[in-house]
Amino acid sequence: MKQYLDLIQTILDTGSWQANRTGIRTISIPGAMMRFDLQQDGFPAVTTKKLAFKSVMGELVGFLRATRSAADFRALGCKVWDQNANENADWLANPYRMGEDDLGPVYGVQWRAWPAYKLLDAEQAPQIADAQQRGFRFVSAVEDEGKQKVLLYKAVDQLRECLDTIIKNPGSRRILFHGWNCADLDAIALPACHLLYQFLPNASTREISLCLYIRSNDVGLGTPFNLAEGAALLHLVGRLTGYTPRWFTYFIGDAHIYENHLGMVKEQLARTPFPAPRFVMSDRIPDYAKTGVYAPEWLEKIEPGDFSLEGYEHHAPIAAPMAV
Ligand code: DHF
Ligand code: TMP
Repeated sequence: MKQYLDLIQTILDTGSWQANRTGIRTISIPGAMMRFDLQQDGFPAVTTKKLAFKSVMGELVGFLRATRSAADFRALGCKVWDQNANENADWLANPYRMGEDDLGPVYGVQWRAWPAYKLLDAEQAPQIADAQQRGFRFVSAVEDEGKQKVLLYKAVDQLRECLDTIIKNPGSRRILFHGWNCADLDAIALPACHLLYQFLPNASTREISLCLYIRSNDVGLGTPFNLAEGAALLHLVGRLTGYTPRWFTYFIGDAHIYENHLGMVKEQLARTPFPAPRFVMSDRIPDYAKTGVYAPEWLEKIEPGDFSLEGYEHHAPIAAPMAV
């Protein structure tokens, strides 16, 4: 994972120090990119410290199941959400927090059940009929600014719609899902960091690629998780739609290293990376390319143990505190 070490070096060489909400300063650069060829380069797992692979896969499975509770992430083997759920003073005082362990409508809720509303003019019967045909259900008749309106609601499964489009219309350049729901920013523990996922299938090469945009990335702790998650998701989507995972392009807005992670990242720069491991998915996940059976329900059925790494050689773990 030379690219990860290069990113660390670039931040240390060219970054500037800045204060932020956590009280722990960061050195940061505005904009960074890494690009992995999953066929040639293997799986992007950091090797200069031990990646908590089971925890990463637990987090991904939690997202796929629209989890909003740190307790549900823990049940999947992932403890990384405990502090954001239960230790941030602003969140603890937020009226939207639904008790112990709640995170609000974070990532998975937006991926699988984005809350969508339409407020339509009651006279526009064709619009109302069209919305209902698309799965919006009638909530109520309301008067809004002196006009008769109809309020409709639908929970949009953005990820499922991406899979459907990969199958039906792979030439589309609109196959993406978004985690940044501005209407929910006041009601969540942490606004989405990894927030835009665009899939790029190619029907002639039968390869699929992913562009991921992360607005703010903690390069010491967050980046290794986010790299492994994005690559694993691309492998899974490829399996369920019959495409070979190829390019994984990873864009960062604010790429930063926390002051109390400097020892960890410098230690990593002093270590020599090992060759990348191979990512293995359980045979029980149906391969669309082999069976021709489209089974998107596996997005929910998948378990963390369905994912593993083969030949993962790594240096010793390095523990570091997370800025809350
Ligand atoms: N806040 C901050 N400041 N940085 C983050 O990276 C971050 N990530 C969140 C939530 N809030 C955040 C969710 N993802 C760890 C990894 C990912 C993550 C949160 C925390 C972490 O502490 N990793 C440790 C231990 C992993 C384990 O044993 O499960 C590591 O060494 O990788
Ligand atoms: P922010 O909302 O002030 O940007 O703080 C979020 C912090 O969490 C920031 O350091 C980025 C980090 N983060 C990641 O790097 N990856 C993640 O997946 C998550 C959830 C957070």
